Amino acid sequence: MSSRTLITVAPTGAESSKTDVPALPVTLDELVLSAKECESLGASVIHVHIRDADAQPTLDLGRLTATVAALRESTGLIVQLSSGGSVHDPESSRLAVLDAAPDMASCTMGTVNFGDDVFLNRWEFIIDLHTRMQERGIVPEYEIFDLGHVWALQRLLDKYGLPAGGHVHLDFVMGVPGGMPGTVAALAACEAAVRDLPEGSTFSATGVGRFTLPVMLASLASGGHLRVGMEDTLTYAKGQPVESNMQLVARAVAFARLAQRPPLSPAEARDLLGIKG
Ligand code: KMH
Ligand code: ZN
Repeated sequence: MSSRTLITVAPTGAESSKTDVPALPVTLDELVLSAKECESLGASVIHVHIRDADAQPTLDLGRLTATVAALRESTGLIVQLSSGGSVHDPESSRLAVLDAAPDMASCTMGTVNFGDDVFLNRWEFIIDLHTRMQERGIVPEYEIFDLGHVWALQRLLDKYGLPAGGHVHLDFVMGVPGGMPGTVAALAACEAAVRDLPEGSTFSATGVGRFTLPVMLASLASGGHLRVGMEDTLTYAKGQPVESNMQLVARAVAFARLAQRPPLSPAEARDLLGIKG
């Protein structure tokens, strides 16, 4: 079991609207401010989705490049761009995210029903993402929405080799309607499947909505790391909307400390994940 905790903040996502969730960071200034505060609390990675001038999800390359630069200038956080985007983004735009040269990018390991939509991740597309990241030295975070996605990752690594940096890191996204539930049993099954991956592989977990707390506690108890943020969680407690990403990061840090697994610094997280520079 790791003695420390990697804490990723996912502040925005692509699913919530600014009108419905006024606290959501959607401008570059809001994102950078949120990132700085989350870093000071103990986050070491930021999983980034951006918005356009109308606060709608976008994969505009100019905006993504400016976002990577601004986060690097103002924070020491590891910048992980979402290659998942929204369920409406075409594969070409999702691949072009890598042109913004982030430290990391997400790589979802299979297609999943996503509420009333479909989050499409064809095998050939996954191979494209994985191999392009290898070529460019971008470290993937493999997003796992269902148990079979871990097995797909094993197949990918067997056929196409280790990711850039040599370390394999997964993120279990639990509780999406259409994916696996956010239960201790589901997390235990995924954790067991990770043992068949290359030695030293690590995982984070995040529970969507009401699964936030059970998944956080189960992940800490099973040696996993944490992802928190308003991409996944909009209610802090029953009837209490989340006020900010900082509130969620502060709670995760408090739980990690109680579990005697304090947060990793960004520099330590870079070492763990095999990120250079
Ligand atoms: N917005 C979801 C459709 C990722 O960032 O890679 C996909 C997602 C996963 O959030
Ligand atoms: Zn995402």
